[in-house]
Amino acid sequence: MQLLGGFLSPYVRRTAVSLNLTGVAYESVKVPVWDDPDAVKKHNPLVRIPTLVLDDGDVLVESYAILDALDEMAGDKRLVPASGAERRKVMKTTAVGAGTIDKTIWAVYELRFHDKEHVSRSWVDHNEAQALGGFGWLNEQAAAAGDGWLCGANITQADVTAAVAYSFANKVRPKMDLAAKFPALAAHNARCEALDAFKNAALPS
Ligand SMILES: N[C@@H](CCC(=O)N[C@@H](CS)C(=O)NCC(=O)O)C(=O)O
Repeated sequence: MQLLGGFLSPYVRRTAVSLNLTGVAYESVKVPVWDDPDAVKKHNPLVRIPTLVLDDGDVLVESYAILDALDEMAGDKRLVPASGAERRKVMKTTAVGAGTIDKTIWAVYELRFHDKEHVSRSWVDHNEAQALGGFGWLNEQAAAAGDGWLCGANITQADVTAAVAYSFANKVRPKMDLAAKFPALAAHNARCEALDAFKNAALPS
């Protein structure tokens, strides 16, 4: 299968890390979605990355739907528990992580796609405040987990998405000063980024 999209995209990166953790083989095809939208459009009507092209030609779009299908393929290596309270906790924590990604990106897009005089500072601040709210809550979960994973004994999608969100925000909005504000989450991030699954889908420098 082919994973379309570069690892600067946190949605692509959480998918790649999940593929690495579950041991599902894939080829990374780093199509530049902004510069070559047609390369994505022929597979995905939304022209968004990640897009996962399966070996049988079927195509999966949107990271949450791709990750859901991946869990089905992964069997006992799945990253979201199949049911019950454990599943709810992982889903909620993952949702907060994904929400911080959305909010960080919306702030970045506002700054990127408007001339300086047309940037809405209040919209940037609004989105960053929501991202910081999410990171604050994740920091509490990381502090409660100590040296462990966010949702129990094993690494889950909650850890993947939280760590990818943190690394991305740290890179694109260093002014958010995450390490100083959220030390437990910073330590959790360092543990995740030290794993081969993360290193093999490294954030571009
Ligand atoms: N909800 C989507 C978000 C995907 C997304 O926004 N990807 C960005 C890259 S980070 C993209 O493809 N942007 C191109 C565009 O919107 O034109 C997901 O979870 O996969």
